[in-house]
Amino acid sequence: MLVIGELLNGMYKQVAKAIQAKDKKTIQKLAKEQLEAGAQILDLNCGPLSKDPLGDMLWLIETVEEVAEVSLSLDSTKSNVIAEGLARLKNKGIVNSTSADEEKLETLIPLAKKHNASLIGLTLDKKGVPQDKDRRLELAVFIVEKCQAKGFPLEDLYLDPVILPLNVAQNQAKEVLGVLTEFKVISSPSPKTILGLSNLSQGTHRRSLLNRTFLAMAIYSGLDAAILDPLDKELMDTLIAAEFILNRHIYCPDFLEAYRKK
Ligand code: THG
Repeated sequence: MLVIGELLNGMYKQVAKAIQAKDKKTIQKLAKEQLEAGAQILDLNCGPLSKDPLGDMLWLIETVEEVAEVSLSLDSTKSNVIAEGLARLKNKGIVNSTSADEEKLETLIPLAKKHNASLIGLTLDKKGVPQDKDRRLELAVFIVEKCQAKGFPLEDLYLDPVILPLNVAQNQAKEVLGVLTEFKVISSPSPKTILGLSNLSQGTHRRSLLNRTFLAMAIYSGLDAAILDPLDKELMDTLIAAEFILNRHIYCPDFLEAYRKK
């Protein structure tokens, strides 16, 4: 499974401060720690308080690329931030993200294609996140059809059904698990699937327990990638164990160590 580290996000106060102060050390340390803990890609998000989202994103890219050869996921709702960011990346990037809105798709699909980047498609539109599985599926089909029409390679498309915090939408977690399986039959090749895992537990107690329990269920339901906190050791252990149980790694008594060495 593709692990995308979530920690370089201005939602974290420490990161917001580091971005504001242009404190390279803090950012580079978090980048290296996440990679050592098993992240294969790092998500970059300037956070809601950034006064200069474009400048901050370009600074984050440069700061991380100074210390790591890594693919970066550009997490921004602003198309110009994505466009300028993609043009600077040294390695294959990820556009995080487009919604299922026509205008967004018209801009972001060609942009991702031009830069040979992957694309995350959120199954939400101007009305927000759907309340049920069927509407998520409808929006997913719309995104896939747009990609096909524009010649965007489906291997590079990740559909995100958007998981909401349990304390505001407890009935949605099960809907999301169900739709992960259904996304797979939309097209051939199947679109890939992704979640921003930590959304689930925002504002709840026992966050790590909830995150890792849901992750195991989502992996069984067909999750291909997750944006998560790789420094949460129990979460990473659960991820490895879930894949091991599903026969995705060769049997080995020391399966955690074996996975981490590879
Ligand atoms: N899908 C996609 N991208 C995403 C999300 C998604 N990007 C953003 C987000 N959701 C995933 N990343 C995070 C990062 C941090 C948190 C949750 C999701 C988080 N932060 C603490 C909080 O809000 O409680 C910060 C508090 C602190 O300062 O410690 O939980 O769904 N495609």
